[in-house]
Amino acid sequence: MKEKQLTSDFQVRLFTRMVLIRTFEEKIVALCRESYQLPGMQILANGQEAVATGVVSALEPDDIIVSNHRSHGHLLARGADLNSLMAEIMAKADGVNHGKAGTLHLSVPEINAPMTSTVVGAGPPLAVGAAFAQQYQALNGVTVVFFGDGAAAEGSVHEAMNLSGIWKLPILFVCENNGWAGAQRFEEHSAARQIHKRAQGYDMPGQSVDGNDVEAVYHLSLELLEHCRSGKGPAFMETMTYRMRGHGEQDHQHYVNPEELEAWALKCPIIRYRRALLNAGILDKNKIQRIEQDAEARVAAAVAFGDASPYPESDTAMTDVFVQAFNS
Ligand SMILES: Cc1ncc(C[n+]2csc(CCOP(=O)(O)OP(=O)(O)O)c2C)c(N)n1
Ligand SMILES: [Mg+2]
Repeated sequence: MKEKQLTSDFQVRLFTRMVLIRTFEEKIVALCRESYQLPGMQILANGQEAVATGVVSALEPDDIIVSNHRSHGHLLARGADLNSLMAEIMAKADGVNHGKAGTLHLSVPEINAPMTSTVVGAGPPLAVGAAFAQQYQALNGVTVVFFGDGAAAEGSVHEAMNLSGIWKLPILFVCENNGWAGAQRFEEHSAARQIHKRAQGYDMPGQSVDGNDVEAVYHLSLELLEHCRSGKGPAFMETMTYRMRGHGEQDHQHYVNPEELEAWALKCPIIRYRRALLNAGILDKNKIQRIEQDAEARVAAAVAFGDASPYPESDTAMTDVFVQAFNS
């Protein structure tokens, strides 16, 4: 059971986790800038670390997460091994998927993150399948699915919400409203100004939260997960946040108003939380430095691990691709 009253140890863990995610992804930025051979489009969640950290920290071990193209933070928050994650992003043989997934299709079953899908809106229907299995087999867990504001307009997401509402499935829909879908502003692609209000149409509670406030995200996650766990069916959370970098690392955000970016930079979830923990006397500058240095060291070790790993042999191309069919 997760605590509602946060201990200072837990608060430091929330902070440490966000710093690790930011450091990991900033390393990827640096590798891209050095024209390092990172295959695939690098899609990062700089500025959205509080969503991944707040939601995932409220989960129990049996819970499942289904992620999307902006997945690194979700997986790191869930405890993915840094070395094999970085090696996979480099498409190396020692990667978590032996180099077959790359950055966009990561799957880490050992942390109950069976899949990420870069097909926009494809995660929620698959999460419905996972939640149905949990309900059908009377398992304990809840399935949490992360998707964007753009995905929220896809028919597949509405169908997933409808079906989970009908069947009262244990699923938490987490919409990361980061203001953009590619180069389209939220206001240009969504008729609904408050996406969470759609939840009512599918007979589930829907709430929004400041997605740059890690503790607020954690508390609302606990509340909505409790609803899902108690057999009352699905719930919907809209996290209001901002995509601080381009859609992918090739995108230089020429269409973004710099003043808007500057305003959101002031709301950085890590800077805000660092300030709060300093003011509360929970962290001091030395402790923060140690946390940052530790993250740097772990990420540097992950890059070294990925560098040392070979590319996969061509004769492994078809291994681990198909599941064994029933009765075969
Ligand atoms: C079905 C489909 N259509 C289009 C794309 C191209 N695409 C990838 S991400 C993206 C924007 C998604 O926006 P949003 O759901 O808000 O997520 P964000 O990128 O902001 O995290 C688009 C259009 C895709 N991958 N899949
Ligand atoms: Mg978006």
